[in-house]
Amino acid sequence: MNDQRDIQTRQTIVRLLSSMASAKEISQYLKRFSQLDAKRFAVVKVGGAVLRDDLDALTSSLAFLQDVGLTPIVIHGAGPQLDEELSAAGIQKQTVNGLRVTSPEALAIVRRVFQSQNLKLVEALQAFDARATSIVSGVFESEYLDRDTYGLVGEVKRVNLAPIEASLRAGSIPVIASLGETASGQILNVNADFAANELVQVLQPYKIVFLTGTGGLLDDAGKVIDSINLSTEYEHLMAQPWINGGMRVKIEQIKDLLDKLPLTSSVSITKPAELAKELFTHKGSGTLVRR
Ligand code: X2W
Repeated sequence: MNDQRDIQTRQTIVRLLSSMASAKEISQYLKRFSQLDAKRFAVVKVGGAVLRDDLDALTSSLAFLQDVGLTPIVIHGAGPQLDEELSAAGIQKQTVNGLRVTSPEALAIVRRVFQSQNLKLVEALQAFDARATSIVSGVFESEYLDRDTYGLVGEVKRVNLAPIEASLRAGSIPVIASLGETASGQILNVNADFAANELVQVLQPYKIVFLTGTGGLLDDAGKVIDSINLSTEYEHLMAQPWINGGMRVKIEQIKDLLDKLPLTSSVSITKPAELAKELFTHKGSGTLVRR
């Protein structure tokens, strides 16, 4: 461990201990997570906006987990970066049901942007002295979702865990881009929330965390909602006029995901700086979504 990292890690631990919870509480969680098979600890989905706006906090939070012997599985998107690069190339944005219609011309840019965003995170982690493995292909075996409507967009049919397991065996954080490929090798653009959902269904991890720019689901006053119980609140929530398009899709997807998982599962939506608080304290952080 280099000196700078050593100091940063210690500062993080001190901050954790003093501001959030008792050492006893933190060690309880640490012990519980350490006893899990590496595959079952946590899937952390990172939105493209987080890679753009909050890379430092993301990197230090993930590196901190590795410092305490835990290896999260990271899956990321690149939505805002794709918007920017496609627009710079003169390709107009078109979405259907929240999914980007992807032409062959757009796909070339999608691949390049996913690769560069993936490397950006991996390199940031490595610069922080953390071990991380770039995985941009070979995980999501996909088929065309509906070629006439969406073009080169995939839906995941099978998750190949081999590259992830190899990374975990080496104690290295798998950093996975949400690109899919067909049996004949055609690369497809897969929505990162969809890809994360598929990964979670296969792995059934103890913790499912979505890191977003907002740090949770927001109420009508823009304040983070502490918790949502979908069994009693879903209809009411979806009927609210202030639930915007992006949030609506997110809630629907989380409901869909939780419906497929054991009843005790939950999803946390938070921001990078509060990841440790979410994982190691009873109170947690951001929004906890239960079924
Ligand atoms: C998404 C993939 C990126 C993504 C897209 O092209 O924007 C489809 O819509 P975020 O940052 O997690 O939203 N793919 C098919 O999901 O990124």
